[in-house]
Amino acid sequence: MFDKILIANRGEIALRVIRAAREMGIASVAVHSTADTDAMHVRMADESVCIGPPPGAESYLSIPAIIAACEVTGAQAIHPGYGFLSENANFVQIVEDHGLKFIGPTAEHIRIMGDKITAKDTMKKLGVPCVPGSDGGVPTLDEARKLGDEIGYPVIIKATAGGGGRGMKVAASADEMERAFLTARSEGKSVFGNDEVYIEKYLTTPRHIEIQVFGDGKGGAVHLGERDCSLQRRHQKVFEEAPGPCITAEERARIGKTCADAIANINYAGAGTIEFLYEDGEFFFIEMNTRLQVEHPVTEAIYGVDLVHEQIRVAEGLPMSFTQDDLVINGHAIEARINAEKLPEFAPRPGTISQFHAPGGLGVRMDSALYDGYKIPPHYDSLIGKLIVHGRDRESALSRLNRALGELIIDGVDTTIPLFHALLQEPDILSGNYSIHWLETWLESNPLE
Ligand code: MV4
Repeated sequence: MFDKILIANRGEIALRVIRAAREMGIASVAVHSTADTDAMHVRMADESVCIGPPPGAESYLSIPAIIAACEVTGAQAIHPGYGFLSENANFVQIVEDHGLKFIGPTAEHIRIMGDKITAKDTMKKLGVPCVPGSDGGVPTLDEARKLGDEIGYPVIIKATAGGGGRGMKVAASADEMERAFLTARSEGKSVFGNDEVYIEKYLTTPRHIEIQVFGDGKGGAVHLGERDCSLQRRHQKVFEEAPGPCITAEERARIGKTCADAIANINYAGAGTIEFLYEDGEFFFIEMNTRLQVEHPVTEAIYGVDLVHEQIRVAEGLPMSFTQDDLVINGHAIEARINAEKLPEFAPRPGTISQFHAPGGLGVRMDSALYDGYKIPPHYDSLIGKLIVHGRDRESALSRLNRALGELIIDGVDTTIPLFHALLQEPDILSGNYSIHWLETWLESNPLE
């Protein structure tokens, strides 16, 4: 059992992990850059270590500094949060070489899922339904053209090392293939240092449905249903909900079991998310994330579990504290991501928080590292809070979100809060009728202040 863990992250997710550790009787070590000396995660942790200057590359991404912080504090394990080093297989290897425990999957699993062609090939062999497309990489334009004709246009060309929507190009017809293929390849090369690409049928109006899975690393695994994360702008999620408004209990049980069996088969350890595009009642695997996700609280709300607690248990070699049969959905949850951004451009706006008041009451959770007088540094992500509401059904969760947004006060900086007030007036949002393109289309005709 761990006595002390180090959290290699900042902001709300660092608080999230410190809270779980404290409830388990485990001491926490915060690390921070010189820009974060006054950050809430530093205050809330039992100990803290300054690991470098403000840029992430010199602090939260500095592997030697983080390993050294473990050594000086005696922390036995590292929780990576999300982003930063959370999906860095090389980091996991180094952590283990130093006799420390990484709270997450193995370096091998992270490496497999980090290469999109290998991930898809692995999932396909494990019986997970995938988007129709090339069998592995497509090395030449000639082969790309041949495949385009076989699969049928539109197709999408994706860089195997891609992510966050980079290195991805749609070819609507055969005459667009050359440009799409060459652009995806050169973007893969320049952004990720890997020019290998693959081809898929392009789904025009899917929803983004992701399945939360959890493995014990010893062949045991469960699923915790889906989240609908279709509401996004430029590959940044804005609003997530669970369960998915269009997914039936039968569909959930079926795709959930497929995913749980797949990760059980490879002895996957800890939290994972299997991403699908969902169109016309069918699931198509696209990617797997080998970390705890930003939106995990909506799953926690409806299943009544603490996913970070489970991550720590599994890292300690303990079994998960629930079985698949224990996991029963209760109600509906929605998360609104609050960013320090100016609308309508979503331009990052760091600054000083003159007043912060978190909403409360039944079914309301606010995960945020803000406090009165806090200065948001300009060096990091603009996410400053997550408002998660839970109700007995979707309608009551939506009313609760509206009520909680009304109580939330964040003064001193521009935020994305007005977007949520506007979205809650939209019939498509109220009915759950939206695809991955809904928000960007809506923003074109709804100029926000
Ligand atoms: C697709 C697709 C349509 N068809 N693949 C975008 C990021 C990466 N994770 C996968 N992405 C997509 N892959 C096929 N075969 C459409 C997208 C996509 C998307 C996916 C999920 C959430 C938002 C999106 C926004 C634009 C495009």
